[in-house]
Amino acid sequence: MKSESEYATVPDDDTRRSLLRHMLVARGVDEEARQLQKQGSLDLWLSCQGQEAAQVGSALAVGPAATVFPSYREHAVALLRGVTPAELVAQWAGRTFCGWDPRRLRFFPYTLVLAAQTLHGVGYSIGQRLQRREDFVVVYIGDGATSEGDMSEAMNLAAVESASVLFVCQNNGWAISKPAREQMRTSLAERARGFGIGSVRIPGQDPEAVFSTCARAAARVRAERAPRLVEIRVARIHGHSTSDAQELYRSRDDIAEARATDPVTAYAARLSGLGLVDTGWFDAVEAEVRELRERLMKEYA
Ligand SMILES: Cc1ncc(C[n+]2csc(CCOP(=O)(O)OP(=O)(O)O)c2C)c(N)n1
Ligand SMILES: [Mg+2]
Repeated sequence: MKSESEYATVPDDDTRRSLLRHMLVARGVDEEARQLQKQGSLDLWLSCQGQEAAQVGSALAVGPAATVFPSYREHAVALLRGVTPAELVAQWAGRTFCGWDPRRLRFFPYTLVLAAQTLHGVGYSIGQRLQRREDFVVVYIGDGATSEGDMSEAMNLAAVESASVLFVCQNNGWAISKPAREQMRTSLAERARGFGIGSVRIPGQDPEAVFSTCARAAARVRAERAPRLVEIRVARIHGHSTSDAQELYRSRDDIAEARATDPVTAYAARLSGLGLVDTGWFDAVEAEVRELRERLMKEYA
């Protein structure tokens, strides 16, 4: 078995620019969807703002061959996998159950039944291996959904069957209005170890740290043919959904801190300070985002 350091992966400069570009695209599309919901064009929207570093870092790290089983807030992952903005919001406008082709993109439909995707993902991976096909699966889950029995079953089954599954938990501290500290006495990373799954718990503001951790975890899942779990601590900037007034249950300081630690602005400033991106680069990405937003608005408004 290889040592931990042999799995080390650091993003090169092109990857760093790619991380930032995907984060900016996700932020722009998410904001446009929020606006479309406000004006009544979408029925509901669950913003991923504040969670972009965790989503983009992990999605870029696992690579296109992975089959992804998302929850319902993984918009940055969806866009990175090739879902178009119009396909992404179609479900939230009540037009379809799933706006994209899950097989082609290896990105399964959003799952609103909490934690159901964990068993779907583990079962899919086991089935793929039996047919000698690519069995590497990534399952996304929120902190609150880990309270569901399905998550315990999925972790146990994955461990017992040595399934090639990487569980990625975005712990944003809330299950709607229920704080994570009232849902668990230990971290999810500790809980995973109790099932025999190797795990780590990391902060989710720095996309490079997320990328490195997830790339290493993915390489180990593939090489050792055993599940792993990465718990990423993130800060949700907006309410649970557009129907949720988080000011009613969340302190002003907590919301202000989530805004102050915004991973998108922090990473943009960092790469700019390092000279890896310049005004021309920002202008080009901004134009790309504007075009995506305008096209989305025209199709849905
Ligand atoms: C089985 C089930 N029970 C309850 C709900 C209602 N519900 C929707 S989202 C949610 C909170 C989930 O929190 P978390 O897993 O932390 O994800 P987040 O929304 O924070 O990304 C709840 C209780 C549901 N969708 N499915
Ligand atoms: Mg949560």
